[in-house]
Amino acid sequence: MTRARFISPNEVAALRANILSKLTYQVGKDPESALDHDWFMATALATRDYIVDRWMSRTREAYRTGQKRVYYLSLEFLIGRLLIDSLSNLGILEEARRALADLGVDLERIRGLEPDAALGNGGLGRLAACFMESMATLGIASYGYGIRYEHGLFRQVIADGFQQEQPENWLDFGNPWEFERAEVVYEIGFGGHVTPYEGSQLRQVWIPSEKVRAVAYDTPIMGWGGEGANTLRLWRSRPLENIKLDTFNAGDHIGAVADQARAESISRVLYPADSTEAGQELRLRQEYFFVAASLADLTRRHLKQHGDIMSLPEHNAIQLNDTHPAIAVAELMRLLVDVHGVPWNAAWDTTVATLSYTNHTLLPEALETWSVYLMERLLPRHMQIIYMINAQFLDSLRARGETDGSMLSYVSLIDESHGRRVRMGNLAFIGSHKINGVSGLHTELMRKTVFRSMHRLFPDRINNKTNGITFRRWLYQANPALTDLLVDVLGDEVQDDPENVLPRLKPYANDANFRERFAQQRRRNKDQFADLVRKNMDITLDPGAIFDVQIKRIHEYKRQLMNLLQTIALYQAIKNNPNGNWTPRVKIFAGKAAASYHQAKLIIKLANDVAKVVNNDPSIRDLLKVVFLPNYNVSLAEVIIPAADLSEQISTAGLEASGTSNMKFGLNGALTIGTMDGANVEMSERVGEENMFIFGLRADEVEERQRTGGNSSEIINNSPRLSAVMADIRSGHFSPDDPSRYNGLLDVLTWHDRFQVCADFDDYWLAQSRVEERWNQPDRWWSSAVLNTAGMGWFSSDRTIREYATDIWQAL
Ligand code: NBX
Ligand code: IMP
Repeated sequence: MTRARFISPNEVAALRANILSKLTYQVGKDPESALDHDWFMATALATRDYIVDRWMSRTREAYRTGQKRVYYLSLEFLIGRLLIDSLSNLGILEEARRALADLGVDLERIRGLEPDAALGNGGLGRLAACFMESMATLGIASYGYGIRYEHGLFRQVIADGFQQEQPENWLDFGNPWEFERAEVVYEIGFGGHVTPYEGSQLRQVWIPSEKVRAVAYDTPIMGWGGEGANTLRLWRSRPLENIKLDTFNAGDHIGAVADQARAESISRVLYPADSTEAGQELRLRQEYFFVAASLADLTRRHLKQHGDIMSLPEHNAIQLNDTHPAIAVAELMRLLVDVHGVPWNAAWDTTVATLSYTNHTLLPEALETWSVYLMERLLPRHMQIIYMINAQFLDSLRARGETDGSMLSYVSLIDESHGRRVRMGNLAFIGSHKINGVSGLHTELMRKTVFRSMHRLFPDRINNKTNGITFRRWLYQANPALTDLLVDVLGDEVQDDPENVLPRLKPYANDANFRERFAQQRRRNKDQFADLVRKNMDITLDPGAIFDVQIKRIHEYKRQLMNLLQTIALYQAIKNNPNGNWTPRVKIFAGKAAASYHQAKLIIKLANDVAKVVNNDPSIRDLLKVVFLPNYNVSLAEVIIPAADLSEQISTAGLEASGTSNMKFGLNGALTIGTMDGANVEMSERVGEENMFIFGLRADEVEERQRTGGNSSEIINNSPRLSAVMADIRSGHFSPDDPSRYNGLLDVLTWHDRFQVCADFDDYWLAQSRVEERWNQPDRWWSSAVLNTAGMGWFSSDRTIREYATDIWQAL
């Protein structure tokens, strides 16, 4: 069913001509010899033409109106593909489909040839991408600033059940969306020494010993409706000079380009670790490199337009995406004090008024710190500035009568307890006028735990901005069948204003005919997904089964392991009673593990080992299937989510800052099985707890249990089901080639169960039984599904961005 929509014949003809012209004059092929990839390039370049006019007029308008600019500094932008996104936001998707068909080309075939721009690890990077699209849609004059990594997140290959990391080469065939700005270049310094500025105490001159160039690459990002557009400006590192000719001429051909290799290593690869600290010098170089280039660029733009550096916060807001760009606090101080000669205190007020910071995690192992020694060597002037900020900060506290030594050492920018380290979270906090968490629970925990003292000292700084997702990508583009259905009953308005219109879907939960249509679109998506799995993995799935999905980075706190234990328990139950009245289920997993994260990689291997045993056991009669899809990325998520019945959001309560895939699943009508964690809490308030399967310890109970240690042996002994599962794994049933493979995982569960897998297991099992019960009453299941979609309007990233713009940026 496709909606009868007016397709402009003129537009189709114009597009067709434009695509042909791009194919001929830019790709250099004629239609007879063009390969699919050539057609993709020609189509992307033709689409880009439509974007550029609007993009330029938006940029000019921002200058003309003098509206406030918002700068989103992020080491990650997990964009995914842009072709369908751009066509759809421009409103010419069907026109493009026709134009290509006239040329004998299938848009569905060529869309898959676009590589994912995977310049991010997971939720944090994807959030930045959703925000860019929402800021464009809302007409906020904004720039995303980041790094143009030559290699994005690694490609995951599963070999014999183990994850292998292979380099990702998204730029190999060229990138049709970007514009290189060879003239937008900044020199970025490292190392060297600092000398006083004549006649001044606080102003200094930094003389770096090493310099690289940062070159800008711009990608336009289109908003919904084709009106708004903004710029993603990514920096590439280049040497000051490409080759030392004298060295080359002296015969040292490698030495002549050594500097080039060193300089270019900065933008070579994305760090693939999430939720753990990278701690490498190259990482700090990346952070400073992109912050320095971005601040140089935005202050240049500001001065060009407004002339006066002191009015920076009036016309600009800078958002720090986690602490990765937190060195911006010191760099902005350096620019103001050393370069522009602003007195220290005025510079500090300007810095704080301009910057704000988003926190995405409370996990202690993810809180970024840098050794003072490294910082002194790489960024000597910044280290001085940090010391100075710290001294003034601590003095001001003492002057306020805050003399508790342990409190002062806790909020200090320098951690003295682990061999002097700079705490980037504290630096970002005191350098920002607003600090936000990403869900209600997460923000509350920020106030109570990690930033407890900071919150007492600055009670109006911490605020909440619950995450959101762009419905354009995660509903209209990923799930056209559901979108058509919604438009059919709610009108076109639902696409322009889903926040207000989606709630009108609620009464349809009671409409049997509508529920049937809702179930039908899901069934079609499941059929398509099953085809894909059959083709790529040679596994046959029953589309009538519950598609039970957990797709996200593999991490112990996200508890894929608990899901696998439940999978094994179900397998055992079916085996023990093969003729029971079982509900068919497909367990779908996908996700990458940080290359250095041993336990996470073992969990991937366990998923694959369990899949092998379960899928090949004839006594199970296909009632249970387990699939681990390799190389999870944005594009794979767009295919899986619309086909999911059940969304697994089962992190240990208090540890998932928000989650955003929970929202994507809910919007597409999947039911959530989950803990009271992150944004699940707010989802349950909006779709009703009775339309979700909530289980497990609450955040305060987790905290309580963690204080009493992680020994789970009693829990295991009291749970026959859990004991049987663990015994089965320990026996080597799933790893006959290496029976002790999982002893490490099992020992952690028994003795150091930090993430409460054992404590939550039985309740999780019960919640899964409730899932089956509901599934077997289709009226109730599909009513809940409709209510999930209807209740998700508030989780639009447009709403999130409007809140940032109003409360933090003053930009609307
Ligand atoms: O940010 C994620 C949180 O875990 C999610 O709960 C949240 O929804 C999302 C958006 O707010 N954090 C995340 O993805 N972190 C990273 O990817 C990361 C990357 C590098 C690093 C630390 C964390 N050094
Ligand atoms: P930037 O803002 O200086 O980085 O320039 C980016 C683009 O903005 C330029 O290529 C121009 O198209 C546009 N632009 C720059 N300065 C002005 C201005 O003063 N008025 C209108 N548009 C401008």
